[in-house]
Amino acid sequence: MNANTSLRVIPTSAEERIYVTQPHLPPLAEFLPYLEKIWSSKVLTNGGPFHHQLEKALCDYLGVEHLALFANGTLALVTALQALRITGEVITTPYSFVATAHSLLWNGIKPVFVDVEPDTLNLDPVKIEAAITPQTTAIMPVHCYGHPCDVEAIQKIADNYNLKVIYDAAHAFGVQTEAGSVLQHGDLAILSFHATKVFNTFEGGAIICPDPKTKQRIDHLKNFGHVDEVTVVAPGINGKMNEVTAAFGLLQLQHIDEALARRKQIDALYRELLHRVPGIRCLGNAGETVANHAYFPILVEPNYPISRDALYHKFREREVIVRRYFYPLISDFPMYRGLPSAHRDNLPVASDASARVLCLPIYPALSDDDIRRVVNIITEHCQ
Ligand code: T4K
Repeated sequence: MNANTSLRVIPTSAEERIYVTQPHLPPLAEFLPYLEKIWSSKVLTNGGPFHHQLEKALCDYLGVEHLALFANGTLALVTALQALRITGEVITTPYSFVATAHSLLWNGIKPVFVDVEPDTLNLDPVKIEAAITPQTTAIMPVHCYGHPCDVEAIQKIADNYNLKVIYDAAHAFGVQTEAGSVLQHGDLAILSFHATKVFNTFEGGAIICPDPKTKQRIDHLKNFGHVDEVTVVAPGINGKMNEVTAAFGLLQLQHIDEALARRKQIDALYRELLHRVPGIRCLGNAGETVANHAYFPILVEPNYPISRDALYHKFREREVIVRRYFYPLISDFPMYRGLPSAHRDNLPVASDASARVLCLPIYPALSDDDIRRVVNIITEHCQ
């Protein structure tokens, strides 16, 4: 190790903490005119003008036909299952954030975990068929890290077995393939606009749906099932996005392209600096023509000198707060681990990835020097 390298890696009190992500926020002054409008109209929620404008603006930006806004991605997932009247068993991935499977339990549905495939860590279509039973009604895959699932193979299985497909597309804002927006696939797809997401509205979410009739049902479901003052057609929930949040979304949309462009540069610099580091595998893209660089996952392979967890702790010692998305697997949490499909032998690829993954910091305000600081922590063990 030369003198320069050691200087760079010694932790100092001057080193600022770097988190796995940091929300992209527009200049506060730009938000004030929106707030003034809300203060003057006194329309705070229940489908006001900003809500309406954001739905339209997001459809245009994302290249989708119909979209229903939600207070967060989890309520969008729970409601999507209600909207399609899903019951029984649903095939899903263990390699995701807990909200994916929790949305099934909240609907009294049994999750059936199927392993992921090693390149994308998305649900492996080859393994889905063996998990289908007479109780199976749907498949809920996740476009993990914003990398598209094998949507054609999944749809083929769904068509053969008459199953619905609901994509948890929480990570996939703005992602496109040659066929257009990845959000168009499946019967429904849900987005999250949480603070940690590429496009954030503090909290927020949406369901992308194929036709006005389905959107109308979803709109009823997110508003207690109310159709009008005296008519309630379903036991709906309160999933509405409020006007402050919707206004913020409209402002965020004006800045999203610059945020995505910076993410792309960060992704490229990480790849350039890491591609020759033995024992570190960067997850590639999965055929998207437009990526969103929502996460930067690396897999710490057996030939890297220290374990994933040792590296994770080294990062923390240096004030770099990387995250192990997704460890533990959902199937390892107490409410799932008793299910036959949760057994590790059924999920070898997901188990292995979960034990090796680290998500490195990626967000628009991350500087090139920050990236070098992160990479140096990885490379110092290789010398
Ligand atoms: N499906 C999938 C596949 C998902 O990944 C998620 C959410 C959902 C569904 C559900 O969507 P939502 O209902 O959340 O809309 C985070 C998020 O809370 C969660 O939204 C996200 N996935 C999950 C992958 O990550 P944590 O526990 O890692 O968050 P937290 O608070 O530790 O934040 C991570 C870092 O971000 C912090 O270290 C610093 C930074 N941060 C975070 C927040 C909240 C900020 O700088 N400011 C903030 O306000 O779960």
